[in-house]
Amino acid sequence: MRLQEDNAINETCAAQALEQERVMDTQCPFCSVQCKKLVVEQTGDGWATYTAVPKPNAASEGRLCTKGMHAHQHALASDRILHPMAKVDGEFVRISWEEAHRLVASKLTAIQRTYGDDAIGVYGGGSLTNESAYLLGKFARVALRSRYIDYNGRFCMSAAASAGNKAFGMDRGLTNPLSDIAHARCIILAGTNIAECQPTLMPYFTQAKEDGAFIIAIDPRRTGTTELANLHLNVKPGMDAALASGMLKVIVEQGYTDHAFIEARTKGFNELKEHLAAMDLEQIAEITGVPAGLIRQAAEAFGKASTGMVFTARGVEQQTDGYLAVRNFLNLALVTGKMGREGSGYGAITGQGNGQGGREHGQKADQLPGYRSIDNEADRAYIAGVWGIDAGDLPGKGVSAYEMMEKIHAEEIRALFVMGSNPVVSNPNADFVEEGLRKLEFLVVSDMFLSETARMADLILPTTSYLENEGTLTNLEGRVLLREANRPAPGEAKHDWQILGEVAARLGKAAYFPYKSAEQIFEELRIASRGGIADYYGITYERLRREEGVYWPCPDPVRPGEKRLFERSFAHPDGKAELIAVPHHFPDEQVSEAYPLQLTTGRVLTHYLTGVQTRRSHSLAARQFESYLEIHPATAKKHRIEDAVLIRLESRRGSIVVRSKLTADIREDTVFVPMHWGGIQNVNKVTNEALDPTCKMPGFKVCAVQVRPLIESD
Ligand SMILES: Nc1nc2c(c(=O)[nH]1)N[C@H]1C(S)=C(S)[C@@H](COP(=O)(O)OP(=O)(O)OC[C@H]3O[C@@H](n4cnc5c(=O)[nH]c(N)nc54)[C@H](O)[C@@H]3O)O[C@H]1N2
Ligand SMILES: Nc1nc2c(c(=O)[nH]1)N[C@H]1C(S)=C(S)[C@@H](COP(=O)(O)OP(=O)(O)OC[C@H]3O[C@@H](n4cnc5c(=O)[nH]c(N)nc54)[C@H](O)[C@@H]3O)O[C@H]1N2
Ligand code: SF4
Ligand SMILES: [Mo]
Repeated sequence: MRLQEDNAINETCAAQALEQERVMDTQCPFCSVQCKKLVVEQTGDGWATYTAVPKPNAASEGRLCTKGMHAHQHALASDRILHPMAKVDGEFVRISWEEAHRLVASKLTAIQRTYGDDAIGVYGGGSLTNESAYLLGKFARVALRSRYIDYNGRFCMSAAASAGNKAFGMDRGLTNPLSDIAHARCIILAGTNIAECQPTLMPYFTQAKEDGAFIIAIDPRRTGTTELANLHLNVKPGMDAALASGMLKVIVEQGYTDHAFIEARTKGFNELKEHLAAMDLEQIAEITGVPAGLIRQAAEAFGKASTGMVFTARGVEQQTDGYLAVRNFLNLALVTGKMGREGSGYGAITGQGNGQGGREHGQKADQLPGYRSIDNEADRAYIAGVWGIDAGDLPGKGVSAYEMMEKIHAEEIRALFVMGSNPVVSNPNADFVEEGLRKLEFLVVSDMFLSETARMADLILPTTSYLENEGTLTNLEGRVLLREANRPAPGEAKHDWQILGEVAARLGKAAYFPYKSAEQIFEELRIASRGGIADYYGITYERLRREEGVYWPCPDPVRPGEKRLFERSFAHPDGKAELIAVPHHFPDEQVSEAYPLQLTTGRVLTHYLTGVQTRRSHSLAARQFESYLEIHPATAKKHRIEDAVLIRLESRRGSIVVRSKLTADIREDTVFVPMHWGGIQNVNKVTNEALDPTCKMPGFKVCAVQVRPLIESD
């Protein structure tokens, strides 16, 4: 009897608890895997708790990493910006949206009247949904009529994107679905730290290894990813292109090439072969720091394998020869015929949540939606038609992200509209960038938080987080996913696309921005991308809900998108892929007596990019609350640096203070600092602004530095 009563009480409590439970069906806002998850909200008398639960889906297969587990914490943080703010006498004051609109319209109009349309720059980001990214491009070209728009993906995706476009005629992060990894007999992981940066993908690689795949990792550091490899090539920073040449030389000379594939599906092999014949493997070993025996071993493993995949990420790409370095890894896949088959293909591991979609629909200086070119007359005419404007009124090509900062410094650009980026922390040569931003007559930032850049703004427009904003994002496989909204916007925050529409209306362009929902924008994007390389025409919200993701290109609403690219031909008009001879290249800045070490930069597991979001998550911030410098014990000894002491790291451009971390996981000639902190720990105060001449990627991964203890002991 008593037991029954207890049960009855328990059931009543459970029912009450259930009534007070709300499940948000969403996906992680951080990296390019875009793991689906549920955030369970439980509320009681004045309290609320939140728990993230992984949700099964094709990419993550129901896994979630620690960042995804805690991503609701920043969205729910108490310091979200809840209303527009204007800077008055150096202090932010709360204003209404009406005042914000009036201010932005009057400032932008006045600046354009005085200096011309191109005096305004627009700076976007790869966290924006496809809808907002598309609209930002339209906003710059139609509402502002400015040529100057670019985005943070320039620092992320541009080397691999330009290499894919030139070699294959098309750029999509992975040419194959993730499920192909298990079928690869040999895998090259070049400059990618999947263990920390896309942790939920690791089981694909462990599975492949268990099934007998040989894994080669190329990284100047020992990481969770290199630990998985059968062979770790501990390359000198910036020397990947030469290393790939060494592997190619062995492959060609030992006859591991696929002649039928080369003949039928590629161009340029003879030039490449001649170029490799003139190279010397011992010299390559010398300049890359990788012994010739290991280069041979890697080449043999990849050359002999029946299937194989090559992956690159920012270690190879964020270099002043990033474009050519990636091309050389594409050469490896092509000469061995490892493309367009199950278990054979290439992948640039994209970075941000919408790193892929963000690079397709017009945020880039030279690009129109659907991966169309702003320089191409037919592309211009098509997009002008979709937008209802005269093609002659479409501005021309602008400049890359860092070059925009140079134009700001030179006072050619007088106002900047930032949406979804923290450029003062993420650009190289950050002191110069900050100095430039201070010269602006008007800086507008749309963000959820007072980022380092937002703090410098004249006007802050509060935006919504991933829990509130509906839209599509495209993951690293080229799979378009719909993220539903789950909460109302907090305070007076608005979605990015609403902000853009309302500002455009104040600039007299309401007719071009009539949207009432994200879906309406997506409907226009479908048409704008139709017939382009990144064709989304066949994708609808209804389909995304039903099918849980659709690959692009998808020109047809009733047919599946293309999972695996280049099975029969490449995207160039003649169907062939292009091989290229890649000369040795040395990093722009060499070590010297004054700056004897090479600095490379990157990421840690628990933080995301400039840390604006993850530093606001108490669970994540607690795990790594300050930056640090990885240094080899032998090098540390030479520079009289002990473990866990504050040190000054200095380059020709600037200096920072970070704590030392002695570890034999790094080369003796190299030090490493993560990128997730601002202010005195902002590693980009030190990095080099030199750009790759083709894709304008900065060489974030190598510069020359000196280190010394902050407090010198005698
Ligand atoms: N935890 C976490 N995950 C993230 C992000 C994050 O900030 N934090 N950011 C997301 C984004 S936007 C991106 S772009 C991706 C980045 O993903 P990754 O590119 O994998 O990350 P990084 O740490 O920048 O660099 C990868 C590796 O390159 C190595 N490396 C440095 N210099 C060289 C070199 O000269 N040659 C070679 N071969 N390797 C080198 C570094 O030691 C590092 O281990 O991660 C995404 N995922
Ligand atoms: N030294 C060094 N520097 C690097 C790199 C490196 O490896 N080394 N990596 C580079 C790479 S790969 C990248 S991707 C860049 C990234 O550099 P940033 O673009 O500066 O990175 P985030 O920290 O993501 O900045 C995003 C800002 O937008 C806000 N935000 C997030 N979501 C939204 C949204 O939906 N709408 C709006 N309006 N705002 C939003 C966030 O709060 C944050 O303030 O950094 C680059 N810089
Ligand atoms: S950070 Fe990336 S791997 Fe981790 S949960 Fe989010 S999307 Fe998945
Ligand atoms: Mo990135």
